Amino acid sequence: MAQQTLAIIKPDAIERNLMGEILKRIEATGLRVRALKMVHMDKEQAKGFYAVHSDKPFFDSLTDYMSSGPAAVAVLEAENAVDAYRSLMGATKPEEAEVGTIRKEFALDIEKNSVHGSDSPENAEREINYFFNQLEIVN
Ligand code: IDP
Ligand code: MG
Repeated sequence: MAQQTLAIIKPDAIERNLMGEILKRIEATGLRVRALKMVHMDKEQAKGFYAVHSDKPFFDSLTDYMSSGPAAVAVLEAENAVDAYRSLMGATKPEEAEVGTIRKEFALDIEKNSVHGSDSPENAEREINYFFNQLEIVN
């Protein structure tokens, strides 16, 4: 059965009008968009989404940034969606990201790194449910 993952086009990328460019790369990789919407998270919603990082030194700055402007959230589907999208994104630190990845090309720094992708099928399920109900996801 096809796998799903949660993607976020983060505020730095939306601000620079990169949504279409990033969605183009997602589609070109063969990932199917099953849900898509704009969100402007408040601080509490950003903290809830990134709760796994609540003890990290960058948590306050990260959640300020993620609530600083609109983002696009999407459910992507493919055979191997989690790993396929992580590969397309590139490493968290843009300077470590491979050539041709979204973060290599567009990330501003380690925090404002343009995109989010779930890191496991279990986290993908939690993250998809954080933003979408079943009626918003097409088959
Ligand atoms: P990931 O997005 O590649 O899965 P995570 O380690 O899960 O990376 O971190 C979540 C997000 O937190 C990153 O995408 C980035 O925006 C931010 N972040 C991670 N490490 C740092 C850091 O050392 N300083 C500032 N922000 C960070
Ligand atoms: Mg992560």
